[in-house]
Amino acid sequence: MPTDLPPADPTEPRHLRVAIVGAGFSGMATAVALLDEGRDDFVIFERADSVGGTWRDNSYPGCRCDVPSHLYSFSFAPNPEWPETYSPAGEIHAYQRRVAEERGLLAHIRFGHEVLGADWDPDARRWRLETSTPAGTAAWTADVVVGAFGLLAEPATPDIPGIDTFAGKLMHSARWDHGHDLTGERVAVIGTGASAIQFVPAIQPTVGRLTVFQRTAPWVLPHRNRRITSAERALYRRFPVVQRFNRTLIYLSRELVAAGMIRNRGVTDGAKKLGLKHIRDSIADPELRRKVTPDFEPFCKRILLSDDWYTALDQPNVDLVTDGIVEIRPHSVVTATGQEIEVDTIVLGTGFHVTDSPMMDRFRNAEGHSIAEVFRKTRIGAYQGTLIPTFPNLFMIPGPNTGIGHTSLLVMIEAQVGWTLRVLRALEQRGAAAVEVREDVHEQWCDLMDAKTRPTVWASGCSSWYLDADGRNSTLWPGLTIEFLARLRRVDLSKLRLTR
Ligand code: N01
Repeated sequence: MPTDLPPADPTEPRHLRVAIVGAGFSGMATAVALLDEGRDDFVIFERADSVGGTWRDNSYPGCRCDVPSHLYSFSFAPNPEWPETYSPAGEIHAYQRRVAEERGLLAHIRFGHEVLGADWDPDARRWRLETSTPAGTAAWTADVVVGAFGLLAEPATPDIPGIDTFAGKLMHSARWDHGHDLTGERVAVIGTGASAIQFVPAIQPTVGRLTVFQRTAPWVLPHRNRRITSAERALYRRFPVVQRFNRTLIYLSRELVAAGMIRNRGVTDGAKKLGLKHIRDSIADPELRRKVTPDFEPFCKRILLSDDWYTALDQPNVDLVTDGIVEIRPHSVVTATGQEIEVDTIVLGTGFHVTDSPMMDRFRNAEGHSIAEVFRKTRIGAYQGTLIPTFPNLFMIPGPNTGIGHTSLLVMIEAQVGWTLRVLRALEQRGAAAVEVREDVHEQWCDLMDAKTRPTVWASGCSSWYLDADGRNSTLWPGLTIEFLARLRRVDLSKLRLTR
């Protein structure tokens, strides 16, 4: 991966007005908004050597966004050149790099700087941060921190006995080793989520034998991706309003679907029919059809889109194993029925640490408690999806309950960025040094999230990464994004505690 910037200047100031942690979509959106306001007293700490977050990390074969590109891009940086309606990861990463360059973000990014710890200093009313640097470590202070480290940034490795003893190649989908040649190999894939259904069809023709271990059969619907013609691209270039109109149409149609997902059985029943037809159309073998038929409500887990997942599973060099894995040995995977399957490579499509990201242990409040500890005592949540109680001047973007299944996460991110900047302006107008959410407001917010989740399909009984260890939805916004945007349009200072 090319490096965007030389190492940081060791003589630069170590106190920042704003420190942004992460140069993915959220960090970039925050930085652009700050620059648009004429503020350049901020730094973005990025542990990797390029912008992009999840779209930099997920380079596995077949990786592609399942939200249309006209919507899955910044509202302030439309891209008339998208080659396909649903873009591959490489195109999205190239777009991010272009925006970073064109918007002057690169001068603000410190690559190779991972935030190792962040402590709130109540006397100085500022954050004390420690980062790695290409040469060692460095200490910084910042009045405000924007935690833009992402919901899907930390790959999860399953806790399967013996996994550490595996002597072949073991890799996670988000850490794909492109130097490793899978040609002719015996490959095991663990997981059948959004990532696996994309890379399995991509690697199936080259591997020797492919064994896919499925714990839960997902709902998979046909994909509607198509190439965008050069005439369409010329139209978007010439008349940007046409692309904006398209974006609005996509946004509104997805909100309509979400309205159905949340309350209307007709939409879930329709998706069920479509999903079952997709299985019948793609797979002839009745036993395989049975194995891939989901046993939970569509939309309870994220709906997946693919035209080649089922046909890949139906190929002669592929086995779908639904028995649980009990052990991994140096050269094999052992199932609950005692079957031992010899493999050369294991690919983990097992998702991410979402509510238990290691970053939750690195931020500490005035009492020395981490976010994870505070969440254990209260509930996982953040007022307006952004402010965590007892963590002043820390804005999480995206934060708890801002994840989204039906539309573009960028819609949520941009709303949070706008709200964060409004709070900062209010802070400065009042001469306040710190802002935090009141504890009772946090409780009310969590009650609201629980109440809004209760009647939805996400609480219909499946297990998903939307739910935390307590079975609560602390990840997904349990409603229409239009409502979230309306809530974040203004700052209600009565909900916040300002300190001079
Ligand atoms: O991860 P997942 P992902 N033993 O958590 C299984 C986004 N995304 O990386 O369902 C055996 O969805 C687990 O089984 P189960 C998108 O938001 C977007 O695929 O828990 N199996 C499941 O099958 C997505 O939702 C795009 O029973 C184990 C799988 O691993 C999110 O990323 C593309 C296991 C994990 O599925 C995460 O997707 C890719 C174990 N111990 C990703 N542990 C697009 O835009 C877990 N599993 C298209």
